[in-house]
Amino acid sequence: MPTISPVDFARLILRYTIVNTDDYYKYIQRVQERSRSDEKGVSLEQWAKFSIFLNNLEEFTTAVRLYTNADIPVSPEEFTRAVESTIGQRLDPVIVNLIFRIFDANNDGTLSYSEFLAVMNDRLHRGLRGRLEKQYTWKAFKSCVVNEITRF
Ligand SMILES: [Ca+2]
Repeated sequence: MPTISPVDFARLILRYTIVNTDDYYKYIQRVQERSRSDEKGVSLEQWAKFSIFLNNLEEFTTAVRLYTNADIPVSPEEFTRAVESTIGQRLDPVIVNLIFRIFDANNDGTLSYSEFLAVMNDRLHRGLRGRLEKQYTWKAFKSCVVNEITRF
């Protein structure tokens, strides 16, 4: 089963954010610094479940509204619970860990609104779901896997 590296996973997610070119490299660098080279990659199955979450970002925003209104950052456990209440599925702890590795800018182990939801592309909060669903799964994932394979 082909997998993608933490950095490739970050590249995929960052496509769905409003992070600009200068900041983009900071995010990638952060993931590189926080990842081990021998780490197990992300499988298509894990990515597919994560795309369901991305497609339901609006509902997720509602689920964490109590936190965001009070400006309380969420822990990985709270994040996992909020995702579960949104899509009815539990994200793999590996994926949650990766999300925090990418977006926890101040490295305090929690995600604030400004670290995560504020940088997610607000097109995700509106329509375009049919189109995005296709991009999220095979095409984006496979192009990353192909890049990874052709590198060697
Ligand atoms: Ca943080």
